[in-house]
Amino acid sequence: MANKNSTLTHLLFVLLVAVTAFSVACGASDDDERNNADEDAALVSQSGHFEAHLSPTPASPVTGENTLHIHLMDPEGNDLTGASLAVEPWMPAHGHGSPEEPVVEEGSDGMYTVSNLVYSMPGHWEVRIDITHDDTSDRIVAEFDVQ
Ligand SMILES: [Cu+2]
Repeated sequence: MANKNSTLTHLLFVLLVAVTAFSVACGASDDDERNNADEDAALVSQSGHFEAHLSPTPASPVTGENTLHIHLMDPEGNDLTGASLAVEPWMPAHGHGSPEEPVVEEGSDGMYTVSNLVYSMPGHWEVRIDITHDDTSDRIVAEFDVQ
């Protein structure tokens, strides 16, 4: 009997830890969304390998053609040069992307310019940025409310 009780207690504890961990993860993603609205905050990639400052042009993205300037860094804030970026605009509510293929060009000092970034309609869009540097790949997801 004591054994069963302690097993049950253990299970409840595991469950509680799992629920707590899930809440913390949700909290972190809320923080990310807040960060996305703040142009000065660095976005962190999903596995923590890269960070980026994003600067859209126009500053409030619009339906049609936009440009996105990305300052890519390692977690210590050093410029990350020589990375390859694949950029995909995505509208989660409708499950569709962009009719156009974004073009990525690397500048100096860890700056990358994404042109031909086309949002086909107003609303909430993700910009999924898949980054590969040396043998490390990771994804940054930025979110924009497109006018
Ligand atoms: Cu849509």
